[in-house]
Amino acid sequence: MKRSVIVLLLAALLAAGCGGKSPAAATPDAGLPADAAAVAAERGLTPDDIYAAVKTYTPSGQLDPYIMIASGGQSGQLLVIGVPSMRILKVIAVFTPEPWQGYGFGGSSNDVLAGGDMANQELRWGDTHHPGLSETNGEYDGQFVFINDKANARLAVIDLRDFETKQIIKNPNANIDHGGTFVTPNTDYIVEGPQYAAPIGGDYASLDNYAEVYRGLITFWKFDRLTGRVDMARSFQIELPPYWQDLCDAGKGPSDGWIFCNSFNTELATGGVELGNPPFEAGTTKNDTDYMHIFNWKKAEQVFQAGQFDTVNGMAVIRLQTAIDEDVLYFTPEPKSPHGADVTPGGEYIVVGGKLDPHVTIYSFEKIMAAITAGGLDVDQYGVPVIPLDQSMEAQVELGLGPLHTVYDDKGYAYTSLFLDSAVARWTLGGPYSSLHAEEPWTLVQKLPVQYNIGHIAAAEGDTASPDGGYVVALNKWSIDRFANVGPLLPQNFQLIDTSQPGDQMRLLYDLPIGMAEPHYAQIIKADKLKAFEVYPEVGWNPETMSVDPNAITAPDQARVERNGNQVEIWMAVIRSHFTPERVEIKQGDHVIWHFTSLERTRDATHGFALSGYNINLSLEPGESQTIEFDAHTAGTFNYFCTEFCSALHLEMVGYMLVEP
Ligand code: K7E
Ligand code: CUA
Repeated sequence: MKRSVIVLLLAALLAAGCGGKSPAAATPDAGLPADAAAVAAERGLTPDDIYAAVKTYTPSGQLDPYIMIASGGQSGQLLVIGVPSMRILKVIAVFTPEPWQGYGFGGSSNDVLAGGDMANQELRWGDTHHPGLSETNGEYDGQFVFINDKANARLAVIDLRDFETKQIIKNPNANIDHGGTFVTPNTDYIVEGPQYAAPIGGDYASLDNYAEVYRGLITFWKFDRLTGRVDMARSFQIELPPYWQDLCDAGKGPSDGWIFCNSFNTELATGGVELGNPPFEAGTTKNDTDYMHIFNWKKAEQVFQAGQFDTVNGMAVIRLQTAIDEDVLYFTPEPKSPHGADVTPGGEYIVVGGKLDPHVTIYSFEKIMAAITAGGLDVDQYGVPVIPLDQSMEAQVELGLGPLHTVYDDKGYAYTSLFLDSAVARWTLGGPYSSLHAEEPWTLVQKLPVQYNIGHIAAAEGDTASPDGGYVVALNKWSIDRFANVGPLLPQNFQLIDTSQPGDQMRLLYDLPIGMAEPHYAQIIKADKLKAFEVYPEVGWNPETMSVDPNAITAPDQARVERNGNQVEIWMAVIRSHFTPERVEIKQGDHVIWHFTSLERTRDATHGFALSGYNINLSLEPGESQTIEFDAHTAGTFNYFCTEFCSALHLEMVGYMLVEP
C-alpha cells in the first residue's frame, strides 16, 4: 500500500516536470491520490517540495541507509543522525557529563573523563570539531570514531560496538588542537594539528619572542586496534614553525604515507590591537600566500623509531631541524587565508580553499613528488624547503566567495562550501575523474544557495577512497529565519542536499535544526557497516574493559553486602522490576564499593540507578556491569531508584540506603 502511494507520488512528480524549478503549487489533478493532493494543495507544496518529501520521508520502522556522525561543538559531544530522514538518533557523551547516559555520575565513565584532566584542572567540557571514523584500506570500517577537543587539546576514542567513549587523552604539549582528527588509511595514526602556536609544552614565554620560542606542533597518535586505545608511548610529534597549522588530510593510493595540512599566519602576527598593533584578523591575512605543509609520515615514523627525538612531558618530539634534515617536511604556497586540505578519493590531488580567495587550488601529488625529487628548492625563514606554486599546482577553479571545505562523490564532482556566498559549489575534477562526468574538467557546474553561512560540508562515504554520491549535508553556522524564534541564541541548520542527478541538478531536500552548539564537521557512513551490540554480549559486561567484570554476578541470589572494618562492599543484581538488595544499611563515614550487574538479556531493557544526595546516576544497559565508590559522608535516609521507565512496576524498582549517624 505504502509502496503504491510512493509510486503514484513519483508518477505525479514526473507528470509535473519536477526537474525544473517550478514554483507552482501541486494541483489536485496532478495525479496524486486525492487525499495527498488535497494536503499538498492546502499546504501550498510545489512539485519540488513533494519530491523532497518523497526523498526524505522514512516510514515508521524503516531504517536509514546512512548514519552521519557530527560533532556537537561546544557541547563537547557527538551527534548520530540518520540520512536521509535526518532523524537525530543519539547524542554520544564524550567530553561533557551526560546524565541520561550515566556519563560522569559514577562508574567507569568517571575514569574516562578523568583521563582527560590536566594535573591541576578538571576539564568537563570540550569543543568538538572533526570526527574521524576509523578506516581500513581507506574505507570507513565502522569500528571506531575519534574526535578532538579544540579547547583543551584532547582526543577521544569512541568504540562503535556500544557507541561509548573509551578514552580521553590530553595532549601534554599543546593547549589547542583544532586540526583533528584525521586518520591514515589503515588508522595507524590519528593526526592532530594545533592551530594557535605556543611554546611546546605550554611554558610561559613573552610574545616578544614569538618567532624564536613559539612553535607549531603536529601530533601522530598511534592507535592500537586490539586495545581500542591510543598508545602514547608509540605516538610522536613534530615541531613546526609558528605558523598556524589548521586542518589536515591523509594521502591515500599514490599519496599514502603523506599527510597535508593547510596553515595560516606566515606573517607571525601576535595581535595586540589594544597596543596599536594590527588586530589578528588583519595581521594574519597580509601575505598573499601561506604554506601548505606536506609531511612524509612514514619517514617521520622511521625517524621516531630510530630515536631521533627529544622527550617533552613524556611525549616524543621530532625537532624541526631533524624533520628538515630527514626530508620529512616540505611547504608549498597556498592562497589567502586557506582553510582545509582535502585529498581526492584516489589520492592524486589535494584541494585547498582560500577563505579570502574566490578560487580553490588543486595540487598534484605527482608534481609535488617530481619537485621534491628534482631538489634545489629554496627554503622559508625556518629552513623548510618550499615547492613553488607553479611546480605543485594542477589547476585553480573560481567558485565564489569564501571557499572552505571540499568533499567528493562517485561522479567525479567535488563539492565546496562557500561561507560568504552561503552556497554549495559543485565542480568537476579532471585527470582520471574526467570520464565520470559530461562537463569540462576543473569547471564550476552549479552553485546551490543554502541557509546560511555554510562551514563544513559532508558527503556520503565522502572521505573514503570510494565515495557513494547521492547526498551531501551542508553544516550551516546561521539559521536566522528558518525556524520559529526560540530567543536570540538560534539553532544551527543542517541542510540535506540531493546530489544523485548529474550536472546542475543539485536540490535542497531538508532542514534539520541542531538543538545544541556549533557542529563543525561530520562524516557519513553506510549504516550496514556499523555492527553495534544489541545487548552486551554476556551478563556482567564491563564497557571499559569490553569483557566480563570479575565483580559481576549471574543471579539475584548472589547479591550480597559484606563489611570489612569501615569498608562496605555491595554486589547488586538489577532486573525488572527490582534491585537486590532493596535495603542497604551502612554507617556514616563508611567507604562504599557498590557493584551492579544487569541480568537483562532483552533488547532495550535498560535500568537507571539514581542515588539521591550523592550525585550518582548510572545507566545499566542489558548485561552491563558497573562499580561506583564513595564515602557515606552524610547520614540520613536516601532512596535509590530506577530512572528508566522499564516496566509497569518501574516505580516500584526502588530501594533504601540508610546511613546511620
Ligand atoms: Cu573544520 Cu569549523 Cu573547526 Cu572549518 S572548522 S568551518
Ligand atoms: Cu528499571 Cu525502571
